[in-house]
Amino acid sequence: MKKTYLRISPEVEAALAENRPVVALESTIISHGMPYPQNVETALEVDRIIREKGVVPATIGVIHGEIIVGMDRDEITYMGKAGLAVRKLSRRDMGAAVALGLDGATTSAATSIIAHLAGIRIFATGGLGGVHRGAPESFDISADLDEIARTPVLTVCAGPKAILDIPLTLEYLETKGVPVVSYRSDRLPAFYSSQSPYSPDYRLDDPADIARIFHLQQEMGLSNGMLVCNPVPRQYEIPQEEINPVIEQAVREAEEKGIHGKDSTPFLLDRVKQITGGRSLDTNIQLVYNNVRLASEIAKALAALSA
Ligand code: PSU
Ligand code: MN
Repeated sequence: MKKTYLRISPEVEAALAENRPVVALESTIISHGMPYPQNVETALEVDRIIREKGVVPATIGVIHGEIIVGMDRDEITYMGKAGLAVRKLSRRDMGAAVALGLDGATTSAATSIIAHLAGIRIFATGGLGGVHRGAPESFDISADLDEIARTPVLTVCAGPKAILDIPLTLEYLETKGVPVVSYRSDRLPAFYSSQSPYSPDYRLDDPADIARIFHLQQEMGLSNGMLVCNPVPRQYEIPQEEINPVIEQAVREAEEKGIHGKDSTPFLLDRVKQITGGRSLDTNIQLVYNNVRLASEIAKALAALSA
């Protein structure tokens, strides 16, 4: 696939041409990850936070088969209102989405591919996909993991989503050669929780160091990405001991209902939200804001390095 299939907004195009910092954002978190209207409110607030940092946001998604890099307010609102009615697009869907003129929300995997094609080096989301609980039986391993292994984009998230099997996810990332960093923490954060019992490969406290590592990795000609895990601020977290029983219940229900494939993650996030009476959604929203703030700092450091 070539750049000709992309519709890059003039604002994003200009920023990239002038080596100004740009942060890519995905649209599955809008359509499949959160309910309307909080999803649209969150996406628009994310846009505002990034701009306030002097960085250009580039929300990525597909409308009528057109791959958009830098969705505007109306396009973001359309994605959020459509919700589960738009397709969840991953690497496997790229050809079909364009050929068939589909509407689709891009997952972390698809967003990284498109960001890379557009020349954007950093992407922020909520939580990366990973190895699901029960994966030794179900084989459910998110395409996000293989993508971060082969696409040179730095992903900022709040740690692997807590609905996953975190130790297996870390093993997979190790095999695939993806460096896992915790920001200002000795422990790996776990999405809703600021801490987990697991350790990252590196603890880094300075966005400039994170940028230098990724920059050098690219200078060396390595094609893999990098994962930066940013703990949700303490005041918004749900500690592991509180959220784990909820997740276990949601995973059991998904099994009973035979939910699988691309429907798993949206189902689990929604059930956790229902069981916690909406608290997990507040946490999810806050961790996204926190991630885009950090991603903006790293994006500025990356732009400075390639000046
Ligand atoms: N982060 C969130 N909410 C989400 C996602 C990430 O806070 O809904 C989405 C991303 O699009 C990610 C997807 O790629 O969940 C993972 O889906 P799967 O497990 O089917 O690969
Ligand atoms: Mn899956």
